[in-house]
Amino acid sequence: MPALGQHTRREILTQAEGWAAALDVLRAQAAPLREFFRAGRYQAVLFTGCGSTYYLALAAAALGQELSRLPMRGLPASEIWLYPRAAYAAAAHTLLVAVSRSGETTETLRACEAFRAAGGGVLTLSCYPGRALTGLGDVNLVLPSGQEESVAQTRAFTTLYLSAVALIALWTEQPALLDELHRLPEAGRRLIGRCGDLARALGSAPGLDRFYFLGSGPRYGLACELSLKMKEMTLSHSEPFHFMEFRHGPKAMVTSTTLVVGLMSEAQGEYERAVLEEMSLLGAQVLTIGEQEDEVAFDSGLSEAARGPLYLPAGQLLALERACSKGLDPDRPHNLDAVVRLDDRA
Ligand code: F1P
Repeated sequence: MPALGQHTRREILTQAEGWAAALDVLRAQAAPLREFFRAGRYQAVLFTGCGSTYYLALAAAALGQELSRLPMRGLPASEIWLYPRAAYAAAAHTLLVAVSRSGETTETLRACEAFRAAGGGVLTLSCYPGRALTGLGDVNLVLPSGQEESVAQTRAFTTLYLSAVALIALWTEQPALLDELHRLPEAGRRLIGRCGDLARALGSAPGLDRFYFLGSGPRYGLACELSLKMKEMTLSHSEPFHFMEFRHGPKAMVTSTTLVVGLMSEAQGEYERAVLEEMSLLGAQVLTIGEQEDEVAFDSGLSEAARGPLYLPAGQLLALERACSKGLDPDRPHNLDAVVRLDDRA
């Protein structure tokens, strides 16, 4: 009988290698990618995907807008496909960055087709060559190191997210950020090697039955992704919130069986820690993930903009260990398939 979650565990533990390989792909194509964006005279960027890759879109758009003068937004692919007028004001001089591990998700394919038909530019990011998505972009980037056996995305998410951050650094002329990203794989290997014990202890803690992941700015999309991992792998009640939003009602759910996970920033850490202290007084257990002074501390020496992928491994391992302690197999999540294909042209 194979161990529960063996594929998922391997993919989480090896994701830093995926990051290094992805950065090699981006570095090899840096000049044409920079020229593509300049020549397109893009004045706005839309990021899109489904499920995990939609949450990636939220995180990438918030970071990209924070770092540049350009308006950037993250939306589910189904919104761009089915509600275009609500999704964007004009496609001209707007670039759609469509992200998909499989390159086969129907909604993402339809969003690309519809956006191109509306006159927008399209760049695709995926993990498998020769899939439908790789034929729909003006530029199609494939990151094979994000490929996975398991259904719930882990290595794929962080590899694709890091690639999106590298594109943002290229397009918004942030050479220092691009250089920093090359230090992430080593920081990731060190971090992953340190957080196993904590994930096992917390993952097997019997008294927890609800999980809240708090993140703001570029970290909100990452909080959404960790909340999805907890749902997909462990079938537990889990929700993401912007830090300050948690006080405005959701904190009613806090009990002694609650774990609140904070994805900490440096810039606004004071406000974020105040929220966590309040929830601790209400009886919640709290786990902080951040650069320093946190239960899960990166100690990366990297700038806030470069740290994004480091927020994921501890939360991924927490979900994996909780699933295994509940006798669930994260490699085969309840009700889920690795790709959602719609027969939308019936
Ligand atoms: C998108 C997705 C995943 C989700 C599940 C079903 O896949 O929604 O995010 O976790 O695996 O598919 P993709 O378009 O990124 O391949």
